[in-house]
This record gives sequence, structure tokens and C-alpha cells, in this order.
Amino acid sequence: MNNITLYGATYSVFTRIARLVLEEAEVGYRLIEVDIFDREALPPGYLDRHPFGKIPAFEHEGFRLFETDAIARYVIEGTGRTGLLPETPPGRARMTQIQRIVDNYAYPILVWGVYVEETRAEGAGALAAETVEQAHKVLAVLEELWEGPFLLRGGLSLADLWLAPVLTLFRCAPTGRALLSEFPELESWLQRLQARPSMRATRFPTELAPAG
Ligand SMILES: N[C@@H](CCC(=O)N[C@@H](CS)C(=O)NCC(=O)O)C(=O)O
Repeated sequence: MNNITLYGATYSVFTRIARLVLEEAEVGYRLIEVDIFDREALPPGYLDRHPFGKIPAFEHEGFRLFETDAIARYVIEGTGRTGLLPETPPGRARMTQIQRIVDNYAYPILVWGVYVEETRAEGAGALAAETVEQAHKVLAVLEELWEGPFLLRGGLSLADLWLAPVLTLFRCAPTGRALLSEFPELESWLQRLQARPSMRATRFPTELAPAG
């Protein structure tokens, strides 16, 4: 696969997931920085690429795509790197389940509810007890699903690539760090993931200067 362009930001969880898939599939790509929160500075026509105004967006030989899972599956099928997909129906279903848990619960609660809230520049307030409880529940559910040594016992899959960026940011917040230490399997899994070249090549700016 040649001539791939990804539009996104180095601070963005979903951009990093797409980049992890590209890195693990050993596909070269060009990253065009799009700060989605600076609407005045979006590249011309960006909202034609992503009408819902999010990142990432993707283009390969004129084929445009958005939604990170669609991008991931396209790259995997286009490169034949099907090792990132479990072989059995239960394995694939479990992987998809974890991806959707990340999209619908882990990302909003752990990233926006905890990380953004606790590290925002205006000064962090104490987190609501309900947020901490919700974060604890997300971690408990994920640890229950963890099979080891990767999230799924068959090996590295999209489930790992979806969760690792979220837990990485979460762990940059003091409450995130404290909560994660209650879940040793997830914590050591994260350390192993972070040692992978794909994770090292796509670090968030904040990882170089963690808060707290
Ligand atoms: N369902 C989308 C989610 C993408 C997403 O939420 N991206 C975030 C950045 S990590 C974003 O663009 N946020 C901007 C906004 O919500 O205004 C996907 O899978 O690509």
C-alpha cells in the first residue's frame, strides 16, 4: 500500500489508533497535522473529508475514508496483515466488543472525564465521585476481559491498539495512575504495549511531560 495520507493530530487518541495500525502493518504514511479544536485553522476542505468534524481522516490513492475502525480494517485487508485479527469467531467478537467498550465508555470516561478534567490548563477541580466510580468500573470490566499476555490470548489485535492510547493518557493523570495501580494485569499489559516500536513512534506530546 502506497500513497497513504492520514489527517489528524499527535495529541489525538483516535489518530494514534490509526497510526498504530499503520505502524504495526508496516505501512508508510504521511501525517497531515489537523488541530480539530482550532476550527479556524482546519485545512481547506477538511469538512468534506470528515463531515462530522473529527479526526482522523484517511486517503489512499484517492479513496477517502473516516471512522477509525473502517480505516483499520481497510489497512489490514489491503496489506494482508490479518494477524491483527483473531482467527476464531469468539476471538473476533471479543475484539470488536473491546473496541466498542473503548469507543463508548473508556474514551469518554477515562480520557474526557478523568484525564482532560484533571489536567486542563484552567486548573483541575476534584473529580466527581461518580466519575471515579465509572472509571473504576471500566477498568474492572476490561481487566475481567483480559486474557493475557495481550488482551486476547491469541496475540496482538485491534483490541490492544484501541485501548493502549486511552490508558496511556489516563495514566498521565494522577487519579488515572492511582486507579490503574489497582488493576495489575492491565498495568503490566500497558507497560508491555508501551515498549512496542509502534507505541514509541507515536507518543503523545503529553507523555514527554506528564502532569502530576
Ligand atoms: N468515531 C470516530 C471518533 C473520532 C474522535 O472522536 N476523534 C476526536 C479526537 S481523538 C475528535 O475529533 N474530537 C473533536 C470533537 O469531538 O470535536 C472514529 O472512530 O474515528
